[in-house]
Amino acid sequence: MAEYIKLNFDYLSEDEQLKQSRWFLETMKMRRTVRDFSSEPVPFELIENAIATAGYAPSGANQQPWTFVVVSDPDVKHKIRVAAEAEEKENYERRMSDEWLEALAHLGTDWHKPHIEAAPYLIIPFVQSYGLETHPASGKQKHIKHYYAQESMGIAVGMLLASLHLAGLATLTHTPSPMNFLRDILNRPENERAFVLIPVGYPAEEAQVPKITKKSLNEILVHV
Ligand code: IYR
Repeated sequence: MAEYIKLNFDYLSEDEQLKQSRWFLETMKMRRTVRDFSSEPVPFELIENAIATAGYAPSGANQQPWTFVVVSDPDVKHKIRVAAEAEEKENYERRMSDEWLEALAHLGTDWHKPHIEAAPYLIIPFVQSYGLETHPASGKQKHIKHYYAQESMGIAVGMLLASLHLAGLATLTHTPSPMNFLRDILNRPENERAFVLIPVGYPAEEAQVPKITKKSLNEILVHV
């Protein structure tokens, strides 16, 4: 049965609305995917706050089908790098089509992933394709169907990336494929699948990024 409470909502003046919306646009325009990280430490609260923010994302049936694993242990980062590079070497040298490699060429990526060890933190959001509930009496595990888990996770990761960017940190959305090794290395349960691997930290002093452009508003907005 649904139970309701009064909505807590900030009604802003039009000036305030425009100011905040423009500020957010200008700030997010500056977000870039970074591949050169410094190992300078990052306050852990920034990581906690970003994950807490992601936890406020809307989700199918409010099932919140996510777990965010944070890795700072150098040995674990090393294991992840070795496993990711093994998969990526196979991808770049054998599994990816010429068409795919061509689409990526302007980014200048390859199978080497030093950022996995350089960045002070890795955040690995795991999506729970279904829920697992243990029956208290029998100890039997029951599968709970999750709705729109992928879409929910995508929204949560967007909020996570925005929070980290606003906190003055650089991120990389890395998808070594397949990512099963992350569940094994991080001992996650069978219902969880790594969604993306996100190194987080400050950019290296001389960090470079590919010269790319974004589509203009005209190209992405259709007003009916
Ligand atoms: N996962 C590989 C390849 C790669 C794929 C896409 I799609 C990108 O936008 C970037 C890279 C890698 O991380 O290098």
